[in-house]
Amino acid sequence: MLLLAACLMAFAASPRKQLLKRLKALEKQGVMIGHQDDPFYGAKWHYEEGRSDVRETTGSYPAIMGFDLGFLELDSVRNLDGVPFQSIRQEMILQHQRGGIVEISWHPFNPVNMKDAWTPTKNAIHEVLNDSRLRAVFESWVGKVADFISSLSDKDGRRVPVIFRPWHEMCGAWFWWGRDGGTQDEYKALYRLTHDILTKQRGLDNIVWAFSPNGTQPVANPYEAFYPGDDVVDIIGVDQYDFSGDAAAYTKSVNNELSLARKAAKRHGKLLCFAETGQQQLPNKQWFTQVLLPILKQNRPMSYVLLWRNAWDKPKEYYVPYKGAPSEADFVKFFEDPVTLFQKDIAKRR
Ligand code: BMA
Repeated sequence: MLLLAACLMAFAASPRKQLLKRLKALEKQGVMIGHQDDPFYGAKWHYEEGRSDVRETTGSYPAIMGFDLGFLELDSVRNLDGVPFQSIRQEMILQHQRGGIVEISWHPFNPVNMKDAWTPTKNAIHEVLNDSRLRAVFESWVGKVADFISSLSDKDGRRVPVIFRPWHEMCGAWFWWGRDGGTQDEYKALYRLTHDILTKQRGLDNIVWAFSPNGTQPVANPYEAFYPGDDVVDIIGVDQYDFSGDAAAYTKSVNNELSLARKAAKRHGKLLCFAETGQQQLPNKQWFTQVLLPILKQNRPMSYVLLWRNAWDKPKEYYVPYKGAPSEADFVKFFEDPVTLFQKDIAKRR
């Protein structure tokens, strides 16, 4: 029996391959809707088990839940936004068990100055790759991410598949891995080293890899210029927010970015996503049906869109309607549109 089980395991597709297959099937059905830190806090509450702004307005959890591993590298009990890693692990497993999908970002400290991700130093990537002491620190940090991801297993002991999206928004200069951190080849080497540690050295077979520049400023086509390689990327996307509230300008810019990202995705045989977006505080009460939905429809097939967090302690950082919010009715209409997929829609298609 044991031998039979071992043989079956050996022939079974890896969690990564199963997730990729599922993503390819789901993009034919619609665009999955994601929300960062959905189960931990909302615009008006924090740390109340079972709550979710998305579920309280639509009746379903988001199809994708985004989580961040920042501060894991410091052996902190809580992540950079105060969420205990123990809860992050639990909620990732729960999301998987209810048929939803887990996405992970990581904003680690700058190894050069030991300050946060948003305190860059010139040539940080170059130094991390070439200074043996810094490289060892960096590799040990990626090792902690490997430990965390390998600790995610479901009730049958199978590893939970995850989408991992490291080193995002590299065209900007705000992160230490951004455009002032090194050359484009050094950026690619950083991404590839991360992939190498998690997959080759640590043997993790449950990661689907996402790559998301923040748009064509000032690099003409970052989807190609920073692209780390076909063997290390599965999904190509873009991070773009509606900060100005100018719907026409946002739509034009996002459509332009997504069409470039789609070209790259097609050329390399990858999936497309809208990796981060949202309108802060939703001054436009119909933002979801009037602004975001047309973008999703125009850019299909697209795997998913991830809306950023409803930070209970930072009122500015509010991206998804809560129960009773002025934009709640519009969000419900968005939910009801056949193109948008939430956890309930995708749970049927595991
Ligand atoms: C940023 C902001 C910060 C947060 C960080 C990581 O965009 O939301 O408040 O700490 O993401 O989640």
